[in-house]
Amino acid sequence: MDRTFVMVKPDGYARGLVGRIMARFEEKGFRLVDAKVMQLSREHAEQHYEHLRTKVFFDELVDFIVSGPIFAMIWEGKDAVKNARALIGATNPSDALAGTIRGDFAIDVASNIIHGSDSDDSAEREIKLFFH
Ligand code: RTP
Repeated sequence: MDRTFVMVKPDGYARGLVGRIMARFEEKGFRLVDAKVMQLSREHAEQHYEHLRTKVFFDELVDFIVSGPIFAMIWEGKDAVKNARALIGATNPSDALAGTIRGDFAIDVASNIIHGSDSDDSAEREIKLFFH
């Protein structure tokens, strides 16, 4: 069965959205494999966002992701990466459709409340980074 990594970012955690977000994954048909609250170190955050190191917003992104607790999850289900990204919605909440998590709960790309792996390779890498 396919697995994906999903993280509620510090803004989503601080706003008390973890329960509602988990409910959406369960309603969709995903099965929860593992989950935990974590405070990321700078080093961990930089490793997670390694592919964005050259972007102008990289430092701001790392500052944000270490600014408070995150909630890390592994979800299992058919086409897990694709189905999770469909639930999550477009990266920029301005483009995210109503009914998606970002469409319903976020308004700004810099604080878009949730992350989901974008490929099977990323899912494997991120599950290792957060859960092993
Ligand atoms: P994520 O990794 O968080 O699921 O997001 P994504 O694949 O949809 O987008 P990605 O390109 O990997 O970007 C990672 C996160 O960087 C933030 N971002 N900020 N200030 C900006 O212009 C900007 N652009 C992207 C977003 O929070 C995005 O989720």
